[in-house]
Amino acid sequence: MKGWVADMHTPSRQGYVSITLAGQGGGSYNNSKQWRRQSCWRKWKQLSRLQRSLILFILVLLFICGISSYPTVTEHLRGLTGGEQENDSNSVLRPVVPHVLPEPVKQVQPLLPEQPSQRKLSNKRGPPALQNRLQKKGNTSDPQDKAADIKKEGEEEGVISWRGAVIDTHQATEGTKDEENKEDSPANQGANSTKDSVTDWLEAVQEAFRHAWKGYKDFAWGHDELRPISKSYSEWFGLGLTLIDALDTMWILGLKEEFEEAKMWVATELTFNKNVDVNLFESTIRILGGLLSTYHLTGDTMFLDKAKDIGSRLMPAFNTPSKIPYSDVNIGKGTAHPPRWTSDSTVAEVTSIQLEFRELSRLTQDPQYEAAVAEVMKQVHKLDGKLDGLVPMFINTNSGQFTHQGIYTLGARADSYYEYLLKQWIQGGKKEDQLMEEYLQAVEGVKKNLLQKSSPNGLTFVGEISHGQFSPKMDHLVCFLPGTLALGAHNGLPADHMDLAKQLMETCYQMYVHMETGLSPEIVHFNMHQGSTRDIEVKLADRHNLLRPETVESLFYLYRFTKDHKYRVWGWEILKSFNKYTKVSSGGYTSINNVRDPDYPSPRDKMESFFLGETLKYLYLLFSDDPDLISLDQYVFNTEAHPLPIWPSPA
Ligand code: DMJ
Repeated sequence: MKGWVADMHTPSRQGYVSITLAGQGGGSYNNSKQWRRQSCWRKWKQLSRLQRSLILFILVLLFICGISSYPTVTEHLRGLTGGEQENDSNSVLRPVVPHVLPEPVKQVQPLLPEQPSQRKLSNKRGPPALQNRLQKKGNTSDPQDKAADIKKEGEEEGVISWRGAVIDTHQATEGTKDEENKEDSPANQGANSTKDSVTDWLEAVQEAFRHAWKGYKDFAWGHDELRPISKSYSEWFGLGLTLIDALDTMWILGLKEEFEEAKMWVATELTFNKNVDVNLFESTIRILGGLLSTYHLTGDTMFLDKAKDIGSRLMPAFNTPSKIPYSDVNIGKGTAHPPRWTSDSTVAEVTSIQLEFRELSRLTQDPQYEAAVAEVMKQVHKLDGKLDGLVPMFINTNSGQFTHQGIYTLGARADSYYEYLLKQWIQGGKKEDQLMEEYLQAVEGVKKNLLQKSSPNGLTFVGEISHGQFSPKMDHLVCFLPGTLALGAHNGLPADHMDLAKQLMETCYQMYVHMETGLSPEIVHFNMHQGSTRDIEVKLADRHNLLRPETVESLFYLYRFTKDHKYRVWGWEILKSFNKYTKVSSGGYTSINNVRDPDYPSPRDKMESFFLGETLKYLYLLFSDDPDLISLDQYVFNTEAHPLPIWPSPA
């Protein structure tokens, strides 16, 4: 590309010489005022036909060069969409506030690597495996690639791991789309042969955490989220969200120094006495959940005091006509309100705060927290409008009724409703039968209404019902389900839940393998027609990856319960892809816009707090051989990966 541009400049220079000569020929070169007054048109007519053709040619070329070097236009031509145009399912769970929208691509463009060899490759589309091979061959020799801001680890190093140990790179790069591949895959080789690697993988997670933490510390300390490309930060609630979300991860990963520093910030800087609107669900799962779990792991009552403070400040959200909470609370003023455009709340949001508020009541001996969230469950339990145990996506805070009915999904806006039915039952010592029954009914509802097989490879997936029609659309968020099903089976629920968990786990993994970057998009569509050539399709607007945890979360559960080593290998592949396509050299990891373009994944310049709170924590636990490191018989993870104790039976 660069060579082509240089060639085009050559005639441009020749043309410039011709113009100068023409000006001199007119006798006015020494008198600039007079020269400017001359009619351009007369000068134009004085040029020879060849000269005029040359000038026109140059102008057209300059125009084309200008267009192709302008970042946003280039993006458009390359079929990528800017961040602001994308449908971010995570922001579906957030109020739509302009400042949290992803930044336009053009803002991050100047810091991106200019990689001529990659530009050439980007036109060569092909199956994922071919893309991988092409990339390996094509990129390793280009020194510019190595200077890239987005590191491409693993690829250049070949068989050398982070800490110098030898790793078979074939473990992590090729998909297992057919049985032949599967037999060759390290997943089916003896676990002993990879023991050293697993130790190394644990260190790799620590390394990834330290790298992410470095970015946060250098550019976003005490703020909500790191923007690693622009080396800045973004605020959502202004409460140090990433730092709080990451506390228990540091503890679990054994990063004591980092933990102590963060703890000091919580003790001395964190205040909830702020005139700021926060989202009830997000601040409950990330802040209240994070503080409670850190209190349990460390025994430090400072964290409990902070948890009580935020918990009590969130309570005004429940002061609604129906007792179904509002989405937003001002934790300084003690006022709450729904979003500006509706009086509805999201079903997943109001039914996925129970683990945290119940635990807060148990610890404080103050029943108000548990009572508020139990009332929500009681009402949702009684509501009409479910489809075989599946719930709609919205509930009205005035009437307490479901609204916008007709869409049933296990994805955004409904996902953790199902997760918390099971987990509340486990948290309470498996005594609250109604929760378990509702969970079982919902799983049957999924099987009856949402479960289908793709073509040609028969991947089991969970689609959606939209006004009576089945849609083969599946959010990456749905990949929490294999883990939840496995957890239920482990706790005595039907064994076929484990079978389904394994099938869905394979599908979620394939959502990564099928992509050229080895990273899943936010949403996929499955082919169901006979004669389809590929199982998974991705729409242009759905190609982003936000560093989400659901698949590695489920891999952790599946490995804990089956001890099948392949789940660890899959997790390792995913970590390698994160390192290759989302790691920013100055520190931190970034969400990307396009998982289908390994040459230009297009960073979104944001590291979500759940990358530290969940993704890296689950990866570490997946690779850890210590079953007592957060035993699943003693702890239940909230939906943000913060472990809370399963309540002990009264003596
Ligand atoms: C997290 O905040 C939680 O896991 C939530 O349940 C869903 N969305 C993000 C992670 O994707």
